[in-house]
Amino acid sequence: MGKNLWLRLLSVPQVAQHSFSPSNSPAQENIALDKPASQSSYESIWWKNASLAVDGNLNQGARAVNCMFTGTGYPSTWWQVDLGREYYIHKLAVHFRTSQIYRRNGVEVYSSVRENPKPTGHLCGSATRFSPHVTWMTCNNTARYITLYQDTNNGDTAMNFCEVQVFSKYFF
Ligand SMILES: [Ca+2]
Repeated sequence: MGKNLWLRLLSVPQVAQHSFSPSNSPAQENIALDKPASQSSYESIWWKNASLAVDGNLNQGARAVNCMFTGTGYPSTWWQVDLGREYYIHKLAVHFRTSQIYRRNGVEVYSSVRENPKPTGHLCGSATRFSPHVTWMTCNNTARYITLYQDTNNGDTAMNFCEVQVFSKYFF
């Protein structure tokens, strides 16, 4: 392999992102996996359940078969996962769909001890159209519910992401 090819491989941005990704250590358990999830709306011709964002499949591909999707005709949308009990939430990762990137712009992520699909609770972070395909946020807050909320009109307010991973312990 030539030197120039190696340099190109090393310059791929995903290399840095993947070094941040959790692996199989028990201390890095994703506490959102297979937990009950709900969302505000659905697109009738493009039905994608809320549970697809906690199914453990991180595929962010074009047809979004492992991704949730809310309806497009609403002033705001939300998605929420119930962790079952309160945890100290350290970090979370939102795996956005790699197409329709504009839809990640304005997505806000909240942690809360009470079920409330509104922009309330503790703001862990928000995304812009420049946020990476896997966007990490730090909560450092005790919560039972994680809510993603969107009322920024990017042509519509629909949210379309493929997985939300939540980690309660420090692992960096
Ligand atoms: Ca998924």
